[in-house]
Amino acid sequence: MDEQYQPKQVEDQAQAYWEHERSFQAVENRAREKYYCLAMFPYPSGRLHMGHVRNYTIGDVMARYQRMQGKNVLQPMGWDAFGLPAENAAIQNNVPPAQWTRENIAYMRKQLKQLGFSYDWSREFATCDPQYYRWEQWFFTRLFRKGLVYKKTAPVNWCPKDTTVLANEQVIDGRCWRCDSVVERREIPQWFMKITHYAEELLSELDNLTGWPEQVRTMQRNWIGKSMGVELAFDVPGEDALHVFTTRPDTLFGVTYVAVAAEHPLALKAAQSNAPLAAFIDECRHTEVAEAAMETMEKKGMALGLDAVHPLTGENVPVWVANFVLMSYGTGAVMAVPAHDQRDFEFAHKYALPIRQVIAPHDGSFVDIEQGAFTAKGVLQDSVQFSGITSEQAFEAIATHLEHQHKGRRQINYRLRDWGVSRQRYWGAPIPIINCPACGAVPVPDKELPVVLPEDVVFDGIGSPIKRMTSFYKAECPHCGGEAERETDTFDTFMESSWYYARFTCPENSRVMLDDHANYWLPVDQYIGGIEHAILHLLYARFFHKMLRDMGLVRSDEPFTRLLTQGMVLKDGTKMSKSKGNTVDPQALVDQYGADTVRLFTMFAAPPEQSLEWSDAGVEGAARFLRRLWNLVVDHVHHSSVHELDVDSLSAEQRDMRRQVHQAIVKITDDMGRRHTFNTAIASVMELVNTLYKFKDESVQGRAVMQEALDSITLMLAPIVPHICHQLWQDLGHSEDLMTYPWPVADEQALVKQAVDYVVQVNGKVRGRISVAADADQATVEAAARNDANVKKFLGDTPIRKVIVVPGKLVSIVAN
Ligand code: ANZ
Ligand code: ZN
Repeated sequence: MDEQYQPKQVEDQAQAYWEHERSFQAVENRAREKYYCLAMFPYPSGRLHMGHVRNYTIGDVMARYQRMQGKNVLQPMGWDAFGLPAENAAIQNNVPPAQWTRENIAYMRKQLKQLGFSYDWSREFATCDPQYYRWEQWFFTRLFRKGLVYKKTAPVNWCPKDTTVLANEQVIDGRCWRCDSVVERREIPQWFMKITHYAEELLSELDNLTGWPEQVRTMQRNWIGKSMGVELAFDVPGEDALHVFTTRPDTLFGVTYVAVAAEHPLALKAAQSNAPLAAFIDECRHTEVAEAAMETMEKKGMALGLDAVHPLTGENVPVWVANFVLMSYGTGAVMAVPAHDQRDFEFAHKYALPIRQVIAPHDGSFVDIEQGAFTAKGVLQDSVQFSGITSEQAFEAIATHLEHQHKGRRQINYRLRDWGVSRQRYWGAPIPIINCPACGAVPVPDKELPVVLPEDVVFDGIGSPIKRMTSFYKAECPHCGGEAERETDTFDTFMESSWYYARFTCPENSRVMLDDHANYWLPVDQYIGGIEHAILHLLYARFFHKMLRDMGLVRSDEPFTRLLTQGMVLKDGTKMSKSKGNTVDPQALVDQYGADTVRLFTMFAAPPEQSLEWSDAGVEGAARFLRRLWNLVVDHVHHSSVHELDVDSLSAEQRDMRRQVHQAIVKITDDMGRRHTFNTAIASVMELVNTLYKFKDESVQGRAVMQEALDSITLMLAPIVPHICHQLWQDLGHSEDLMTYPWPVADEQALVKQAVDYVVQVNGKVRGRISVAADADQATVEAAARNDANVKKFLGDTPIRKVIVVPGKLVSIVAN
């Protein structure tokens, strides 16, 4: 064994060994419990950043820990390889996106290997591999047949000078990033996936995902946004009836106007003969606002010059167009109740529309309705036969009444919208559709899949090269054989990341998308990634999984049983990021200190869910600890051989030392397996190492205790710093590979406290504390008390009259 800890040498050897032994190759085994551990795969941006290192270290620690617990572990790795950055880099560096991406993958793969992550590299793939995306294309054609995908027009950002669609990131202050022209909105046909078809299941299944952080479940619930309400009709003489969606039918008698969205057919029709109205509608459509801004933005509107008839009172109420009504939600129209809805209130105030209170607080207190809307539920008033009942009762009574009158029905709405998957970009998976002038959109037949994206292209950034490439888009209609054109849009890259976890179970299968391996490994037992993916990625993956299930490709309902969202990596209190220029390059750290130090620091600095504050001193400390551990083992193994531990012949100190080792095993096991607080697990190991430094016992049994302690420490640190442990394990005299050893289990016997503490009083005052063997007799306890240095000092020469021993507690000495 080397006197000095040399990380580079230790790590190279361990990695070469694992590779040679194929230590991490996952093989199915029905006799063993499986454990599929997955950390969100990276975008191949060029080099790893600290966020990656943290994410993948957490995953690796969990995978290695579970392996030692006897689980059959799968931990794969791959590349989320399509996306806009490759296009930008291609323009900047004049290399095709494919080449840039593959070069980055090669470099980052080397980095991951240097960090010693226990991946089954035989399963690696990149989502830009045609053998991967062909199955996504295949699946899309099946969804097309099932009616789960459809085409409709939707707006995009359009640069009139470059005549190209821009991604949101390419629009800077409303202008094109390249040519600075003012960006326009254009409606073009795009493909959508019917995620709304699964809205209810995506929502209700969240209740069963008890292994997910509550915060993420709440975010998904809000995103899906289920509302129970009533859809009801207001007649508009001479026009189609106006349907509105309300969650508060109890306020129906407080309606003083109805409001429609700018794009609502009724508004568009009225605008045909009303120029100022047409101008207003045009203005609304161009000021596209985020939904969050709806609450705070200035409410604006205009009367349509039409009246609607209240379905229950028969009263006329005016119809307005209002900028706070969204066309994409409910029916695109609302019944406005200014007394009980704040937006309606502000609007009514501005345009002097009447405000009528119909809900009173439960306690009968007065509300000044001129000051603001009273939005709480309460008791109905001025609502004819419904007056006097509660809002909850009125919801049911009015809904039923409207249903009997055929004027409305109960309705559930979701905020969730269908997923637009068309991108007018180059670097993505081609959408497998052929557009025929006669037959419309026709899916590409299986035998023509994959539709391969041409990779050898000149990419200048003005539009996608395949949109100009006749060799790509000229096609024959699979249906009628006529001349047709291939779809030149590509998929949103969220498509690829929605099912990669499943493909890792059978990445080599060239005949089917997923085979029975998927049912052995899925669902993923532990998924690890950033909170930034709490909504979209995780929701899309859940949606995909349910579609895969309904297509008979997987059997489980959900893809990820447990989810851990790791915290950010900070430097000086702010997020480490390129744009802030406060990054620390993990490569430089690995070069300087070795992978184990980097892994140890990352896991020691904070529990995984919390943010990690970067500290140079922390890295130094981690390196120092590994040297200390190394030296302790060097010291131990340079002595003569070690004999077997004989627990019955241990001294009190040896027993005590051994007890501390086994207590540490109990605590660290809980920290690692249940609490996932790897930082406190490491702290306990460090404490134990400190204690062992003070345990200078060269006796045969002393050395045996030390050996057991060092063995346990090596095993328990193996998931965190696997390379050094691989070496120490051999140095500690084990011929078998550390990878084949199970996690240590505490010896219950060792945990029993062998010594008992006594308080010693002299004439009623506490003068000392002693520790004696649990089975010591009365005389031994008494002698130990008298011999305590402090007690001796107080006694001096005073004769002892009486000694009382309270077993296990107290020795009381009376002297005068
Ligand atoms: C009358 C009313 C009275 C309402 C009241 C609320 C309070 P959630 O919970 O998000 O589903 N609404 C309906 N469609 C809309 C649209 N397209 N754009 C903007 N607002 C719309 O909200 C449902 C409520 O939001 C509906 O209930 C409707 O206003 C409004 F005291 O109807 B309510
Ligand atoms: Zn055709």
